[in-house]
Amino acid sequence: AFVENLLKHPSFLDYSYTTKFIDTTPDLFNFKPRRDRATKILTYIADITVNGHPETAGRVRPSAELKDPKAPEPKGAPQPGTRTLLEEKGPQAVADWMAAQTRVLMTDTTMRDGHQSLLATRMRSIDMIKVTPAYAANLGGLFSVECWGGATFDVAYRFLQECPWQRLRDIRARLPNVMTQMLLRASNGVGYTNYPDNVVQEFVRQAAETGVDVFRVFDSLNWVENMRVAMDAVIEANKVCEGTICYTGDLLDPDRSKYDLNYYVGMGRALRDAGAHVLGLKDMAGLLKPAAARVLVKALKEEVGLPIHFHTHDTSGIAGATVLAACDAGVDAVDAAMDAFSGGTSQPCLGSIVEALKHTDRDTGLDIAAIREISDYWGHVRQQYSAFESGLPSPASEVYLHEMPGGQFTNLKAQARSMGLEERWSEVAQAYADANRMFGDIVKVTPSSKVVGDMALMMVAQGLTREEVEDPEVEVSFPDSVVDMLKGNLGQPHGGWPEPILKKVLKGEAPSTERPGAHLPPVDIAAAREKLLSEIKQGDDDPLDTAVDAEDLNGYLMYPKVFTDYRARHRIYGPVRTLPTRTFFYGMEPGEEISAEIDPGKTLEIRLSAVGETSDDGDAKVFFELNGQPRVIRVANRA
Ligand code: BTN
Ligand code: 3PY
Ligand code: ZN
Repeated sequence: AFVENLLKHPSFLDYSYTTKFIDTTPDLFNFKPRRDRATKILTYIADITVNGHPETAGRVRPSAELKDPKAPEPKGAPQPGTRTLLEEKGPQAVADWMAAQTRVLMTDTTMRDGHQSLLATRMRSIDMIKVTPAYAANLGGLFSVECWGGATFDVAYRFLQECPWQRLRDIRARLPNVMTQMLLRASNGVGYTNYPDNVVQEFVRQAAETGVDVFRVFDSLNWVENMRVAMDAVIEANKVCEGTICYTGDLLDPDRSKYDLNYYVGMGRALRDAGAHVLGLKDMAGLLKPAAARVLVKALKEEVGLPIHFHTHDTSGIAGATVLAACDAGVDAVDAAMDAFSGGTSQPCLGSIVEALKHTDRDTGLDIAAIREISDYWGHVRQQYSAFESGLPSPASEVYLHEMPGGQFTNLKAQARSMGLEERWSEVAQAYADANRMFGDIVKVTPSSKVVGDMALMMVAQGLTREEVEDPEVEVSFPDSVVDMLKGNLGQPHGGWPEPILKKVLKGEAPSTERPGAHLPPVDIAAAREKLLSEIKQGDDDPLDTAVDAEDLNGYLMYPKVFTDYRARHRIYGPVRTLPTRTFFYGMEPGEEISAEIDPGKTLEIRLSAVGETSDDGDAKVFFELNGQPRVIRVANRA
């Protein structure tokens, strides 16, 4: 009966519905939930107002004068774009079309790597969804909008108390003409460890169904063997498979010959033979120098024959030069972030690349006024997140020493801070470089970069040098992630693991050299669903709290505890994703009014009247007006 109700529901039939259906459609059920969603949201606001948000405590606070960011108006209807082509002719037609373009195609990374690299991945969906119609109408000539995957998936559940699938669905619904793009860590999915093959396959199927068009697939050790399952699943879903090379080292340095032109060209060919439609070139740390980009892009174009999509980070301050060199050498598409989310550990500046290429044969054709307008919006959005700024204040050539990915930099710095090592950051950077050499000079990108980071922090915290760590006579207790990686559980690096460190870490145990997924038994998906249901059931539940759809199940398969924790909080606080960002992180001031659209057309008007004294039992009363009616919420004062 539930499914029947669902299928007959008018908004299901006409497809107009973009908010998460089961989550938000109580009239599917023939009884009234005990605590309605408005009460739940008021409980959240009351809690944050009284106790503060744990993540913003003690951090820089946005100015009280800051207005709610206002997105630019969409000008006219969205024109046909890359997504139209993909839908009509399929992924090979997209690749052929790319190769036939004279102009440089641009991907905007603001909604994924931009905030992952500058704001610890904390951007909320509402700030993205508001501006998406302006992208569709005013920047329909973009190649793609990177808006999903990487670290955004677990951070959404874990820290932002929102569903990443809903984010994707909401962006998709507002971007009918331009391709969406995600970052997929091949067999590591959007997690930090290898998953069974069928979990990866099911995840890709769902991501394609919910709204991803371009899948950038990479492996953290550049091991093509470990990429096939994910690539095949993308091809099977009829989406664009961007098989990706991660760049590391220094191509033109004769003393660093492990990753030379042959290596990259060989990998490019292997990805082409594995079925990639597009070749991704992912310079996650921003190490590719302009002269090397010229050589590498030219060789890959000539020897591999696929269109090339280049991604870099501006940590060094010269990524713009590298992008322009790649354009000279014939790169087909490049990533950049909207001006306000560019530079530093993020991507180079989109508007300035567009300007630099103007009136050349590689003119992008994008409307620079539309870019400035959208970037202005992002500038206002960014100010709301000042608590999460990492504070890399200037370009840093130190990146060529440590080789940390832009997306890891802020995280590792925060980790170092929490261990009391922030003042010793330059030692952490040196230890990171030493740990890398100890592991044989490996590709460092999630999750291998996290392992190197764990090792580096341990070395600094315990005052261990590389020599001591490698010395068989010195007792070292290695981080679990290091043991796991050397056992072969992330796959095999180019050239294998160095014997001495392997012996010391594994204490003589033989490592696996096969693909980890080959040994992981498939997950029984139906049984996992039952297990999830039993974990979230709490007796006399409201069915709203225990409904599980295919997206939820995929969240749970990737991150069991993160997902069930998210659901437990959702039960208490409701759809807090609809709150303005300032309210989400700082609560409300007396007299302040906000609105939250919890369903299309169903908006809560919320006014905070006053915060009462805390009573002897430790509860504070918070007085609201909800759509003009007085409401009182009691919350424990933990402050
Ligand atoms: C976290 O779990 O640390 C980040 C998410 C914050 C969730 C909010 S904060 C106020 C309320 N009280 C809780 O214990 N969790 C929610
Ligand atoms: C991620 O995997 O999240 C990355 O950004 C890697 O660069
Ligand atoms: Zn990146």
